[in-house]
Amino acid sequence: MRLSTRTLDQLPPDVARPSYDRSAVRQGVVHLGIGAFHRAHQAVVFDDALTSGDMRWGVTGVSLRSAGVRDQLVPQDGLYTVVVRDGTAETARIIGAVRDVLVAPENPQAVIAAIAAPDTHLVTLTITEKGYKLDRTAGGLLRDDPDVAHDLSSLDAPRTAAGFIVAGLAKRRAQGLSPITVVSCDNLPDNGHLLREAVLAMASAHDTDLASWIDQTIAFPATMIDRIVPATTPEDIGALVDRLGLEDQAMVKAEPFLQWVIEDRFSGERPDFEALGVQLASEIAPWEMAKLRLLNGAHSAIAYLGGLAGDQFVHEFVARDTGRRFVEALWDEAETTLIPPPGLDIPAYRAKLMARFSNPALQHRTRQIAMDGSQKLPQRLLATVRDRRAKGEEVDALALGVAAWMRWQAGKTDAGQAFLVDDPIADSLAEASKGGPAALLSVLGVELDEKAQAKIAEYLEILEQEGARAAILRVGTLA
Ligand code: NAI
Ligand code: CS2
Repeated sequence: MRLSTRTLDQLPPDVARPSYDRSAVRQGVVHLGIGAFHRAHQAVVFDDALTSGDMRWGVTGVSLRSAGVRDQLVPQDGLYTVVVRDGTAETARIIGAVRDVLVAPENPQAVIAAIAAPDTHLVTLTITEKGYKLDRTAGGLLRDDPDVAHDLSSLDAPRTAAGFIVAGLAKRRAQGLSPITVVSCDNLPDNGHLLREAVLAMASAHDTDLASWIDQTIAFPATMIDRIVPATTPEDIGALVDRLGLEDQAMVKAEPFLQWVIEDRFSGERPDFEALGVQLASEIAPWEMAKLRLLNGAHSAIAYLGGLAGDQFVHEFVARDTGRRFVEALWDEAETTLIPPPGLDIPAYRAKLMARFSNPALQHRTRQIAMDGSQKLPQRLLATVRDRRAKGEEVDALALGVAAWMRWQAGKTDAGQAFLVDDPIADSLAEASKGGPAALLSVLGVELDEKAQAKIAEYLEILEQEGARAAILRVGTLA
């Protein structure tokens, strides 16, 4: 028996569920990219808004690619469980905010209509870094991408996020509807700005008046979003059946921690974010730098070093003293490049991060974090290296983190086990690997000074000859 409106009453009493009338919910949010993260983060905040009695914040989820999440959620009337795991403690809460899920390739017009609906006030996105289709070396849109090229020539049936947003905004403008706010929730530096550039580039290709209207009317606030939400496994779904007495194919699992900081710039109605625990800030850069460089920088380094050494999960890496010391060394280096966010105690933040990484119940796979490294390394590790070198500071643990990503491109663990490098530009990376660190960096459009490159090259050699566990022990010992 599946979780659904009809079976909600059968849940055990300790499972929290919507206390509001779901039939009275209006769909104020269109979310592009309804993966695990949205369901465990923004949708929970919108569910809290509905619980508080503000019925404007139901979500229309959109999948830009496959029908998987729709097929999981629609038979459950959009209901799903967020399982929060903290060591041995576990809570389950049913979220009711998602009212509908659209599959864009099946019905692109329905997505445009949702963005252009009078009730819509926010478009939010979690489409992964690569979904923005940005040319990170030359700037602007990836014009060679077939979907981008398609949308640049016609928006009748868009394929990209930027294409849908432009088509939806054009319709709102033509119908004289209120402006809306577009919020990127992906782990990109200055995500609001990058999305805005992508949307403006797409709009300019079709209608310069529309582009200037978007430029002047629509806010694209930057955000820092944080909650560790590992991909759901069949075992997670199986274990939840025992807990609920019902099957939930759309469940997500997460840690207790949840943070959302949004740049205080909106061009339409918004929930009372402050009352919902969401921070509004005039400047996001300090927050996103701290998160990208400390949390995500360490995550990527752990993913490659741990992955090479045979750690399946993040908590295994930090369970070892040597792993923890490496992460602390990386944070010592990264910390000098931050602009401390107002009110954030960095030592306390670091201690909390280490505790979060150590949560064994999350089962956060190093392989999942290792995915799409070309889209992640620049903001997580390479910008940090560049900023330290610009101040004349040495890099050590950071250089090992970068070298581990380079070593990863060989597609083989230290024990000789082969794996597929999961990256949208895996072919170019494999080719560039033959040319060593400088060639790999140039594929990412990143330049580092000779000293940093030499340290990365030295660690790459150690990784090749001695493996990741031995390389970690060298941090702090090289000349
Ligand atoms: P997921 O794999 O569950 O969902 C990814 C979503 O992105 C899916 O809807 C998928 O269709 C879409 N997508 C993937 N490639 C795309 C492409 N080329 N074009 C358009 N859409 C594409 O992943 P999850 O966990 O939901 O994470 C998504 C993003 O959310 C991450 O990449 C990150 O930027 C952000 N995020 C995730 C966190 C997490 O812990 N899972 C925490 C903080 C941010
Ligand atoms: C992770 C992030 O998959 C990854 O690359 O580093 O998704 C991480 O879990 C989140 O940013 C935490 O907020």
